[in-house]
Amino acid sequence: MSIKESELILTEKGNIYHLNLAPSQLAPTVITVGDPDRVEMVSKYFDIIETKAQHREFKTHTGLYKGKRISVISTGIGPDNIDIVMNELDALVNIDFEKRQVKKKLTSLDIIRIGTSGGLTEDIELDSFLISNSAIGLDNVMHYYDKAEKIFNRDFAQLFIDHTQWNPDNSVPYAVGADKNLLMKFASEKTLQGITITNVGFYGPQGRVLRAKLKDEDLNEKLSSFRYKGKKITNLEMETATIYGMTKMLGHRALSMNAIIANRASGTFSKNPTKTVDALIQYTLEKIAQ
Ligand code: R1P
Repeated sequence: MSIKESELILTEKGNIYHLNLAPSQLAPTVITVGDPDRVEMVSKYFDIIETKAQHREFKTHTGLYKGKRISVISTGIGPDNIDIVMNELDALVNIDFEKRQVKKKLTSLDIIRIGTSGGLTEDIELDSFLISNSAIGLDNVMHYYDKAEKIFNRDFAQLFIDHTQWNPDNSVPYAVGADKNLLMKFASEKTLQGITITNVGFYGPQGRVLRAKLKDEDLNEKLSSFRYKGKKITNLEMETATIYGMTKMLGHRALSMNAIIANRASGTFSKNPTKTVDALIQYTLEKIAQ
C-alpha cells in the first residue's frame, strides 16, 4: 500500500512539504532550535555548509563540523510544530518517497535540541546549561498516537497529576525520559540536569500574568514543590517532552539542552542571552564531534 499524496505531501522537487528537504539533504545527527535565526548561530561553526533550505519557520542548514555531518533545523515555537518536524524528519529517513512506502530497514536519528528555557526555582542559575533527563508534557500531541502510553512513565505522571490536583479539563500530563546514552555523552560538570515541563503556551500555561488572570494561580508553586524519587522540576519550556515522546515512539534518540535565560522564582532575565546560547551551541557541537 502506498501512502497517499494528501498524507505524505511532497513538493514538485520531491521534497517533504513543511521542511522542504530531500532525503539526501538530511544528516544522521540533527540539532533542533526554536528560533530560525539560531540556525546560523550553529552553522557558522560548520567547516562547510552543503545545504540551505527553508519553508515557513522551518529553516535547515546541513554541513560538516569537525568531519561530522550535522543538520541544524528550526522548529518554531511549540509542541504542535514538533509533531510536524519529528514526523517529517522520520519520513526523510524511513519512507521511500518514490514508492511512497515505509522502508524495510529503519534508520534511527540522533536529535539534539538546543533551546532556551526558564528556571523554575532560584537555585537554577541564570546562564547555566541544563539537560532535561526527563520531561513532563502538558500538551496533547502524543495522545493522538496509538500505544504512545507504552513509552510513558505512568507512575511519574500520576504522582504529578495528584500533586498538582490537575484540572481534568486540561490534557492529561505524560512523563517521558531522555535517551540514556545521549544523556551520558552530553552531561559533564558544566551541565545541570533535571525534570523539564513542556507546556503549550508561554503566558497563561507557564503561569505568566500580563493582563489575563490565571485559573490556577498556584500552579508554579505546585510545580516547585513536586518531587519524583527525590528529583525536582527545574525548568519550563515548550518542546522537550513532545520531542522525547515522538522520537521514542518512532525509534529515534533525543536529548534536550537548555540555556537557562530566565528565572521564574526570582523574576530575573539573563543580561546576555545570546552569549549563553552561543556558549551552549559550542559545548553541544564539541560533544557531538567527540
Ligand atoms: C518561547 O520564547 C520559546 O523559547 C523557548 C521555548 O521553548 C519556546 O519555543 O525555546 P526556543 O528558544 O528554542 O524557541
